[in-house]
Amino acid sequence: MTDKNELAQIGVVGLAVMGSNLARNFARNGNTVAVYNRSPEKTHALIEAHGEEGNFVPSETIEDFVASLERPRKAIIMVKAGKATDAVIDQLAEAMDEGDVIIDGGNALFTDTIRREKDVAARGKHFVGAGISGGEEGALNGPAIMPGGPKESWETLGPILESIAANVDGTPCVTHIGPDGAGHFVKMVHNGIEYADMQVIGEAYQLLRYGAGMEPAEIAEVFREWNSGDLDSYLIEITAEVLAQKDPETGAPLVDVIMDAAGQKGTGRWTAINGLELGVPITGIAESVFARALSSSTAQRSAAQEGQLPAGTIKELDVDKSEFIEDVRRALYAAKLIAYSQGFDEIKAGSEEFGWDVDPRDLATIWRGGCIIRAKFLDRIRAAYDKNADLPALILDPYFKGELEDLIDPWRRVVVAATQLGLPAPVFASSLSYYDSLRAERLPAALIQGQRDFFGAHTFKRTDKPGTFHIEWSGDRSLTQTD
Ligand code: NBP
Repeated sequence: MTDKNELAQIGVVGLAVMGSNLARNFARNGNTVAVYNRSPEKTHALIEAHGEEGNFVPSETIEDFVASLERPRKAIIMVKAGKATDAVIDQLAEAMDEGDVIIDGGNALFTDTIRREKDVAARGKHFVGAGISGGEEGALNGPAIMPGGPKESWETLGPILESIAANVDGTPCVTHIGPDGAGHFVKMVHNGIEYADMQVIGEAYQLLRYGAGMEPAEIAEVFREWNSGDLDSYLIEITAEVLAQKDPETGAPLVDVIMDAAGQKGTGRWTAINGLELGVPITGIAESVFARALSSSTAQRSAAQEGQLPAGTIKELDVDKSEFIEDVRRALYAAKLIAYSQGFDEIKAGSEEFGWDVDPRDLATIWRGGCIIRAKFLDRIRAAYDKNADLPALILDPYFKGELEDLIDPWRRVVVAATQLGLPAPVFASSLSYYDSLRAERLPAALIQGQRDFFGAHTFKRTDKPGTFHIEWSGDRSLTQTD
């Protein structure tokens, strides 16, 4: 139903896949929704195909669109991230009044959101950068939403977003995350964790396929079974579906006809870059980004495959297949746990750096539904932060420490097996190194500090007394205290 005279509670600008699905979600949930797209064809198409799903108020100009909104006006931008978003923000800020709220629901880089929030606030309007997860399906049926921006805008925006978000046990998968860029920051890290989660699933598949010699359909059954236990999650569920799928053209397993070159849209890379900038070791996420980059290095890979690189001695799998499957399950669980623990570390560091005061419990709550990394496991993460919101690391929670007791030996065996089989398992292996580094009483960083002092007089701290020291390396090698 469309009514040009009715004022809308919310508006959506940008009616490609995400925007039109989000607009339909608003309308289906009882909101009158104003819709506008730069080229009017998309607006017409939406109304024609779905106008009966609820109350839509279509406009062909941004001025009419703004005039069709009830005050304080609230408009969500769902256009291509980058310059297009800036252009639409400018048009809306121009046409709107003081106190109106502009929401960017695209995948913006959080530093852009910080900048935009400042600019829009200077023009007397509110700006909310909201991370929206769940893809097209989530936008239509209930995404997880991570809005940042000023707390006041949450007062008016909250109930509308709650009406369309996914819902788990009566709790909507949306909450105010923190000021300015906080929402887009946590969405970025969510996507980074998603990269790592997908990669560890991929590594498990690779080991079962080429280590244990299993067929995709058989592995699909293994993933189905895993989905009823600790690993119960959307990503494990869809992995079973993909592995069971046959290519409609050839009848071969679909996974065998898909090119093994994975793309990366940017958020995973941003998470890795930000981890480096903040000095947070998000090794699982970074390795996942590198693994995708390596998969797409087709020229190098084909040169290396032509027998150019020695493989060394490759061993056959020498353990019982069912034992190996269970070991791989546990290694997958362990590496996934590390990825989440590292992701939450990055969020904590970002929150401190930018003064956002992000509560990790909120994220473990809203990520339980709607988003790509939704998993049963998030209930455990929520319980961990409920017990201690200042956990030094997620893996130090008593429940997860207990889990790691059961996971550590299988995890080590799988990394050894992958090495002997000559199969890549970059996140399984690097996560184990990270874990052993955290546990280690002494790290080679002592030697590195010695090297740095040798070539650059960078000085070092001592274990036995306070102060900063230097050795006169090119002189008499005496010790001097520099402060
Ligand atoms: P796209 O990212 O493909 O963007 C297309 C939309 O942007 C169209 O409505 C287009 O209008 C509009 N647009 C462009 Br391009 N330049 C514009 C400009 N200068 N002024 C006004 N409008 C402009 O759409 P999408 O895939 O629906 O994604 C929307 C946002 O949601 C993106 O930021 C994306 O990163 C994010 N996101 C997407 C997903 C997903 O699964 N696809 C998931 C989560 C978040 P036109 O019709 O006139 O060309």
